[in-house]
Amino acid sequence: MVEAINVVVTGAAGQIAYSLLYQLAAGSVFGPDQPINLRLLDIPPMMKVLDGVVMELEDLALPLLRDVQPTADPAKAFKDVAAAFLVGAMPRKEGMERKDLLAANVEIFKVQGDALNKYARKDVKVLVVGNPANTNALICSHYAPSIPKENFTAMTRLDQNRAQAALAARIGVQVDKVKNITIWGNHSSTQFPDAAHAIVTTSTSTKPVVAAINDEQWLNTTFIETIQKRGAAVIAARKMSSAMSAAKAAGDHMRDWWLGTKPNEWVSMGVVSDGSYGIPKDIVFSFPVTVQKKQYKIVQGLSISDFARSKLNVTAAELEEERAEANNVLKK
Ligand code: NAX
Repeated sequence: MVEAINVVVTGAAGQIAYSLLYQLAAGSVFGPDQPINLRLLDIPPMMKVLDGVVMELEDLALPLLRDVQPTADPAKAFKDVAAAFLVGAMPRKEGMERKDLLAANVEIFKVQGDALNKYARKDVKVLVVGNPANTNALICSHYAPSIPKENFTAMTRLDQNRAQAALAARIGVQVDKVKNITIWGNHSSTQFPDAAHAIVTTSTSTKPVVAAINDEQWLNTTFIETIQKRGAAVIAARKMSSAMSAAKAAGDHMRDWWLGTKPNEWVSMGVVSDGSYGIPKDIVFSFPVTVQKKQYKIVQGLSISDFARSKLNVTAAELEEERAEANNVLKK
């Protein structure tokens, strides 16, 4: 009998969680043999909504889902968790400056980092989805010094999935035929979706995506901008931000971290920079990674063109600015 693991989802009454919880309960993230106990954290005014989510979880009638606990208390939510999806965050309201948004979120992720530090398992795997995801992950890790920094990651998998879909559509192949796209940097409009090392596999050949597309101008302009602005395009059309695709990406990220990446394939994750590729240390930066035995490694040795270097510099500078702003808030 496999013992159930505790998994926390914050922002559990929100729209991303609504799609994510089904995937967790169905076994598509931690595997079909791993039972889970869900800890659902949201803020006090959302407890009634959360009761409805709990009823629906019961009504899924899924055997892997064991105990479900809704709560507004981080001490209860983070108790002995093996995996944490930090989805809840303060949304940007009209007229709010980026700085104000960062300030509100620094407070939330400080509290949650502290709760992880006190109550979670020391090998907990933390995925931050709530924006600004990279800097929130950095703050969270800072307030959880008893947990290794490597255990804190930020989600850029949605950007990777968007890029993969866009390239496959352009080439005219099924989406899973394209792999090894890299998202570098911040989950923001400065991110750099990079197809330079991506490959496309057909029944007869494997070739670089760059050769299959054969249009450098498109790759260096339209492609990059489309991915950078895809979130805004979804909001403009749906009047709400990406949720189904964001939840799927969160599941993909955690599944690959938990169960490992496929041979010869890498995925992108925001991780604490170790200085690879000349990126400043101690910012949460999205890198290409492979995962084995629940440990990720940054893929080394990829060639970086001058064009790519200029893009990496822009997104790294933005993350350094966010870190400085977050530190200012914390000093007050
Ligand atoms: P919703 O507004 O639907 O849900 C957020 C939930 O978080 C709400 O129920 C709210 O009460 C709760 N919450 C707020 N503060 C909390 C706290 N201190 N503790 C626990 N819960 C708290 O937003 P949703 O669409 O689910 O998006 C959630 C976050 O994901 C947002 O920050 C959003 O910007 C971010 N996203 C990140 C993406 C990424 O790729 N990294 C993509 C999708 C999404 O935009």
